[in-house]
Amino acid sequence: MPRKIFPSGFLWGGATAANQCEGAYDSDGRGLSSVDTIPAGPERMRVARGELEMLSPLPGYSYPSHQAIDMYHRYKEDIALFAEMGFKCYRLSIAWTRILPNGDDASPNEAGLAFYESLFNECRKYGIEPLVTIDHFDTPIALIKKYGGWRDRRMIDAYLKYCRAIFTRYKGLVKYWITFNEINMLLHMSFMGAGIVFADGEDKTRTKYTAAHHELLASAEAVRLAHEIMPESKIGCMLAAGQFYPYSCNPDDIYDGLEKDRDNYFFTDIQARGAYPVWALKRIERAGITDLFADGDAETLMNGTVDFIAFSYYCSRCTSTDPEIIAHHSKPGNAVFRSVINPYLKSSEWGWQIDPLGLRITANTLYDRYQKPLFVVENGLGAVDVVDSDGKIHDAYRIEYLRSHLLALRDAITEDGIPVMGFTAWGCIDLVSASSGEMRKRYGMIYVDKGDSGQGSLKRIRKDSFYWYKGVIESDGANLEE
Ligand code: BGP
Repeated sequence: MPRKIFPSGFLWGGATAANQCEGAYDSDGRGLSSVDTIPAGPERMRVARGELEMLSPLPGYSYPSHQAIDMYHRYKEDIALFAEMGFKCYRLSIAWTRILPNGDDASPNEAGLAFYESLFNECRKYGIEPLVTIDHFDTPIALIKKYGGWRDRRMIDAYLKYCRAIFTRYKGLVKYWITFNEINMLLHMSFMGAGIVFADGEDKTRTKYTAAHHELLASAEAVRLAHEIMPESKIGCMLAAGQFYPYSCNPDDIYDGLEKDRDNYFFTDIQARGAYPVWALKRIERAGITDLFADGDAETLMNGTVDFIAFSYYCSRCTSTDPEIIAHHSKPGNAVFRSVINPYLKSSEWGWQIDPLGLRITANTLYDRYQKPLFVVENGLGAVDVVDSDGKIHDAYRIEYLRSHLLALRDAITEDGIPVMGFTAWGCIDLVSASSGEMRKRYGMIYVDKGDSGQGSLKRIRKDSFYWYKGVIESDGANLEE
């Protein structure tokens, strides 16, 4: 029997986000962004959700992302390591405020533009295709102060100004783009996803759906603009995916799972199909929002459908309507998605349940829904790594996680026929965690000597998973079953 392998031209690689790896948060004219003011520690979730206002870094709080892994100064070394692993693709994000420090400046900051130009050239030198997220949890603080974040329609023009600057400059250097990272996160972490801080008594549902509408319009306009400026470009949407499984076959649980999945599909349905689904319009109506659509909005959405569906997948989710199950089997209150614990699955140290088959299920569901090529742009295991006495990092647990997920993805491609453009492992180099703000939650195949209190030499060390992933890429996945 010939071994099943991934298709030729598959975009193997890794993924990072500017605010989680670059550091240098105030260098070379960079303006302050939402992610710079969300501290690590106990207040993080409240700030990320928009329940506690912090619009500047404050004394007494810790911000590991301000230095992060200093990729701003070390990207050449890091990209050389990616090339050594055989990457065909590197997903990264541009920091909006390196380009437009106030979010909507009349002219872009040349130092910021030059930085990414050099980074993209470095990728090209090794034949690595950049995949660029335009907005990865990144709202300029100046715009939050001016407009209150994405609740205001004027954010669309600011975003498009930023898009025009980067599309014009990087035309020919970048072919693959993503408009917003995990756009559905806006409903759960409204400050992180949309720069929104809720006022006391504010109608949160109304604000969230209004902000969502604005981001969806911005995404559609960006697709149109990208195709106009760079006719060769491919531009996708991106959702935090992971199917909701009903805890039981009680129809109430099934329906609850359907509704919770719709919280996520709300965004991709519109980005992929160009119009609000009927149930989404009913949600808007029930929320009492009557003034969402301005003249021309429906056409804008219809004319800006995406070329591909990118998604992150870490785990599936589980839901129940039974008060007993909810009371005794729920994940901790600070979990991003409200989910009950699936008794069939094991969990990571951070309580994320490990479900490789869930990736195949999710890929099938997304393709059934949209019939557009998929791109797995985040997947991986956050774990504590230890440098052994031999100076190495033996991360067999990470290899096992990735191996099982890649096998499931391979089956989705070879057995189910789903078109998948590529796979970029999240945090291919250790970086700051988005949900916890910690360094100790590591995803990388490259270890970075940096701890939560800022200690460490920033030295890069290849983990066991580095050599393993290199072998996966070299063999197009043929070695996964070894
Ligand atoms: C996604 C984000 C990433 C990333 C990843 C892992 O939600 O797009 O930015 O951080 O999850 O999550 P965490 O860092 O919270 O472990």
